[in-house]
Amino acid sequence: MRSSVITLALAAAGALLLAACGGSTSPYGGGGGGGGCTPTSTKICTTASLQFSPATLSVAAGTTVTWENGGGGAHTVTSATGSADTYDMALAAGTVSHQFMTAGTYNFYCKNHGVNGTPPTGMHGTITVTP
Ligand SMILES: [Cu+2]
Repeated sequence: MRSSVITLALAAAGALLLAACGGSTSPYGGGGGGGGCTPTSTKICTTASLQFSPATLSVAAGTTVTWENGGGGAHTVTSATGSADTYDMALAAGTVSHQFMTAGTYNFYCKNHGVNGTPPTGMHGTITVTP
């Protein structure tokens, strides 16, 4: 009986700690679902499970896409081999962005949690730019 009370108390404390660090700029924020970062039609979040969410995004040419650190520690947003646009942006916290001017398919990955390639693997994603 006593041990179950302690377990409940620990669970409650853990929930409070999770709630306290839900800020979008915290490298420890979020719990699988993206924490303080909510994806939009032009924004991709990183997650605590080391993924980009969503992993695929379709935008019109000329759109600026933003990536926000929603958890999982420090990331990068890096163009994969063969991508028509090249960029390599550190995303330890906050946001980074890139404007896609030309229609096409743009693979990107995180240098910390993914592997470059055609296509990349691990923590990666694809931007489809439509005319
Ligand atoms: Cu990463």
